[in-house]
Amino acid sequence: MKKYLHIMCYVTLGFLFVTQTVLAESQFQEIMKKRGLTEEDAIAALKVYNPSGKHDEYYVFVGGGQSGQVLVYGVPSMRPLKYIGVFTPEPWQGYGFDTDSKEVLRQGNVRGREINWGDTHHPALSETDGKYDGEYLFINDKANTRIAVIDLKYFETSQIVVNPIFKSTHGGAFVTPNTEYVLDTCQYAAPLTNDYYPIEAYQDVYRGGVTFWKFDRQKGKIQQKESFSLEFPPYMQDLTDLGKGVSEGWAFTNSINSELYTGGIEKGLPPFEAGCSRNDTDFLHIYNWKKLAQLAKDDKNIKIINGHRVIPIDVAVKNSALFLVPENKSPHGVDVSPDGRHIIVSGKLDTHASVYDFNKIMKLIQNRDFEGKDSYGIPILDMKKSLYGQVEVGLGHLHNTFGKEDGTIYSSMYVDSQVVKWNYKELKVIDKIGIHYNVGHLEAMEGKSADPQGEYLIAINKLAIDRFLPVGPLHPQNNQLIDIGGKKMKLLLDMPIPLGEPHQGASIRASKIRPEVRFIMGTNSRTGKPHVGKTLAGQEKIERKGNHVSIYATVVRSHINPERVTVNKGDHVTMYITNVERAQDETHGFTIDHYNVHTSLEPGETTQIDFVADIEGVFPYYCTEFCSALHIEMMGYLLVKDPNKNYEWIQKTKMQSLSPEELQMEYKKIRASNKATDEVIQSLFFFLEEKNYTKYTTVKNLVDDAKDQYAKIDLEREKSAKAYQKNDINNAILFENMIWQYMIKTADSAIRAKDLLINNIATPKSESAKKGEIAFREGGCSGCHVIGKISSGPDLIGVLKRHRNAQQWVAEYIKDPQSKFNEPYMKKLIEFFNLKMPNQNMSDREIKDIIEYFKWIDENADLF
Ligand code: RUQ
Ligand code: CUA
Repeated sequence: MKKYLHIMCYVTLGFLFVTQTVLAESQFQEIMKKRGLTEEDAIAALKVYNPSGKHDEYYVFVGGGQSGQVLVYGVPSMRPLKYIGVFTPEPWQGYGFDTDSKEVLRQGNVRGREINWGDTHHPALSETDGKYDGEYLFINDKANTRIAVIDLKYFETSQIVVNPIFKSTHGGAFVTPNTEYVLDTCQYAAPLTNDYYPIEAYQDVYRGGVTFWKFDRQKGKIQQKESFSLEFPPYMQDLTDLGKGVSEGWAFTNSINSELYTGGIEKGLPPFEAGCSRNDTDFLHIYNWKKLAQLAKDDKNIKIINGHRVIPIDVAVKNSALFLVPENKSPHGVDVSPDGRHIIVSGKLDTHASVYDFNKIMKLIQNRDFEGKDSYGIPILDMKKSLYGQVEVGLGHLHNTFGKEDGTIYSSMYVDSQVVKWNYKELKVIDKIGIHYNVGHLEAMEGKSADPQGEYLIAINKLAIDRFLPVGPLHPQNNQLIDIGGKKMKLLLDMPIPLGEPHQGASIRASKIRPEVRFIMGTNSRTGKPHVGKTLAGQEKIERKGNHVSIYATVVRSHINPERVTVNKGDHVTMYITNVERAQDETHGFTIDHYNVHTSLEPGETTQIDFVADIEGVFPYYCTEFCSALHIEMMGYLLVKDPNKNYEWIQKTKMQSLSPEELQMEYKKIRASNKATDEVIQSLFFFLEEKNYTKYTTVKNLVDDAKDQYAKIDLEREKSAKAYQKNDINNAILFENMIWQYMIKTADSAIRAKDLLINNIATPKSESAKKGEIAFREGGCSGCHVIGKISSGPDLIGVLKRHRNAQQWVAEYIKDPQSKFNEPYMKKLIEFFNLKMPNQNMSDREIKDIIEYFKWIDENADLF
């Protein structure tokens, strides 16, 4: 018998499964047809789709190009997560609109000039042993020679440094394998001092070079005093990469102008582009940063330029720390393989990629086997003797990134609009895929670290042309996601980027990033330290010293304390604001109209704004994030008066006031309503305690938040009682109102906690019951029926026990309510609720599912 049952079960289950699959399949076909999708498209969609709440596997950080920001998105879904304000003010985050973040932004002033944009190119993640550790991100600004530090605990910019000697940098940011230094290489050569020299002085005075920014990981800051630069000839250095593994300690930088050409198109001379590509080869610079860092410590090895330590070319040469090797003309990317032995140089104007062998280079250096010297005295190695080999990859080779399997590399072909997969050890091409269009950088997951993950690759394209809906002549950028997990590369998804041209991307496994969700109370997010203006609830105050007014304020759902600030025209106003919330995502914003200030206050954060109250009048201030049901009410007034003026104003409007009896009535009413609400809250708390809510972290967080809100009621009760004693009924009513506000906030979180808890501890719903719940909600049933409560219709717990043959009865009733209206029990109900259930036109399938849902409710009746 048992066995028979078993078989029966399998047969039924199998049948169900088959019907479901067939159903799903026909639905798939229908959607594909309707949307004009091929089977391959549908597979691509399945590979990238994340249902609501599912997280991505990787973070990708891409330079925001001319927006001066960094864009963060997830892979494989390509959903954008954040724009981090870096070199450009970013209003949402208050970046550049509050005093603390302005201090960071203004660190980026160049020679006294405020600069409010940046051309961000290459993000670099901090490394430990050549692998990404998820702590910091660095990004360069090509136009204004700056490097920024982003703390990945907060995803905020915490520092900007300006290059003291270069007038243009491109080859940054690149980090040493343990993030001791962040490298930034000069691009367009210029005098290292800030003086004028005619272009004829190019060979003698103009210089390139590389800056080594010393990074202090503990402090999370670049130490400018301990940083130094190495001088290069004016060959116009381009990109850089650092050795790792066998080549750790060395760095490689290529260049584009071995011709030392200086342009002059306006004088009838050939333009830069012709002059710079006349020679067959340019120079790859090879230098020993570990040795240079030692040399830079000794004053006799350096000269000071603009207060910065610079190692001259001859000192580096004398100490065997700088060499050159020819590379195919006008190259672009240079990339060191994950094990550090191979150095791949992209030949922009040559169809060949060159693979250099670090071991061969070292041997030549050890044997002092040089082909000669350049005009600056730097030893030149023989190109052939340094090469491991060359491979014909295609036209317009710009960048490289590494795959998971040994020897795999992916290269971008700008002119061919292709990504080429090849093997740099076996020197052969494996696969090619077309890109839309003109691809620049490439990023395979962690593909520039010592630990590439393969799986996905992002092609960061230069042109989008026809890929998206047209939005005028300026097209969005296009980042394309490619599946590299299989034998052949497959294009999965396009992502339009609407805010500037990203150059490089840096990706990292999501598990390696551990951001905070709140600040320790009173933190200055830009320094990570307690803010001088930290203010807790109850400590709010306004202080005046001469004409400087300091306001210590707090924000919490849903008020700003203080709510009225009166100052004199011309006063300097400093406002410290603390968000005293602990609840996740309870951010408030703050602005004062017409004063061009704005700040974002994440839970626990304190920020500062400063301004001179130089315009007279009345200026509402308010919270700019929709933080709660009473967000609109979260406001106050800045009143700026001119001390030299007499303001004449006579009160004309009399507020209608209530009679003492009416006041008493209103007071009683609100007290009763508070009592009723409190009972609901107590029952919620009781339920949560009884079901051991502390076992579930997210539930516990919500309950903590609810209790936080509830704890604020005592003080308001006291105030209300005091006012009542003084017979100030009006204010007593307002304080009671405040109690009610806190109760609503408490209930809000507690109800969410209860729902979540129920989901955690209830027996799991069957597929059918799940669908039934959806049908119940979306079909309109929940408009009148609330489970566990009598609302405008009866509670449905136990509905399957109330009738004979109840399942059938309920099914018939949903299908055709009218048919039951004459049953005596129903007559009574209709009378009681003064309502008749309408026919919601449910299908038989939906009715079946709803009954399954009711069964689940009955099983878990004690939870409602
Ligand atoms: S560069 S598109 Cu500025 Cu990175 Cu090669
Ligand atoms: Cu706080 Cu809106």
